[in-house]
Amino acid sequence: MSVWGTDDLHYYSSTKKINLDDFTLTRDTKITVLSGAGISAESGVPTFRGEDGIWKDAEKMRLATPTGFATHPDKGWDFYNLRRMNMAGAEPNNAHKVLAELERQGYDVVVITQNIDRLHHVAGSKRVIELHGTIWEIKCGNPGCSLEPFENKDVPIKGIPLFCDICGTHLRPNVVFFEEMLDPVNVQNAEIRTRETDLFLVVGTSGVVYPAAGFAQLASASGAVVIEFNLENTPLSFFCDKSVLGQCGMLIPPTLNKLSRGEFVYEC
Ligand code: BV8
Repeated sequence: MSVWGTDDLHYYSSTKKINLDDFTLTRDTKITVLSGAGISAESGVPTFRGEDGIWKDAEKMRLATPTGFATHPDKGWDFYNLRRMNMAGAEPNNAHKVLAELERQGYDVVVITQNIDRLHHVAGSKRVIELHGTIWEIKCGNPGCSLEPFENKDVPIKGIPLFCDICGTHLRPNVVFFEEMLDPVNVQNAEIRTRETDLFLVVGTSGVVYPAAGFAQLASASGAVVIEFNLENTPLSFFCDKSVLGQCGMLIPPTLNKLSRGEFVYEC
């Protein structure tokens, strides 16, 4: 035994990669999807870290923090108005639609999304955990205020910056900024679901934002078959049984059809 007593630890190894031919998707299969900005790319919604990624402008990333937004709510709202305009005309693509169809056909599927565009809901998915909130709701910037978050679909929002009628604090998008805790109910639900998942799909995420990215690792450690859909390998590829590289809207439907041995069919 080594000095650290590590001989008895079962380190993860890449040999865990199972052969997908040995896996059959049935209506008893618990399917969970972790989606990121890449699932909405084919709908025309810009991603964060690609060539023309939103976060390339560090100023914008600073506005997506509590301090940044509170210091410059006017610039913050300019940024989120731009995001609202990007998302307003977007329609769900086949990647969103095939997951909604899976649910409609009675498969046990839950979507854990990092996205704030609600395209999963528009596509018809009902079982969605929005880890990072939604751009289509507004809330008070004062966590102790009694104002409930409320829906606002204006594009753009006028009269910015906005202030709370109850406490006078600036109003902000109902999203989770960097350095902010996620809603513990969402985290707990996502964790419990991930632990009981049989098939975990990691779709369109660079896998760098935590705790969201951690659910792919947890799925692998919990014994799920993990399949990644991305244009390229990511830090999460190590935890995946397979990485399907290409446009997810094109590749998810045939992959699900193959895994279900032809049972699940989605016409693009
Ligand atoms: C937290 C909402 C505890 C807002 C977002 C130092 C200081 C403070 C915190 C940290 C720190 N270091 C680390 C942290 C933790 C931090 C973090 O992870 N930072 C990263 C950047 C290192 N996390 C947090 O702060 C979280 N809270 O930890 O609380 C705490 C409390 C106090 C202090 C410390 C910690 C909160 C994270 C949530 C942040 N909010 N969004 C908004 O959207 O405006 S995150 C933002 O990134 C989006 O939600 C986005 O979804 C998410 C992740 O990005 P992706 O979705 O993966 O998008 P990306 O562009 O990166 O990748 C797209 C992928 O798709 C690419 O791989 C591309 O190849 C692929 N793709 C493109 N097209 C296609 C495709 N794939 C397939 N088909 C295609 N067609």
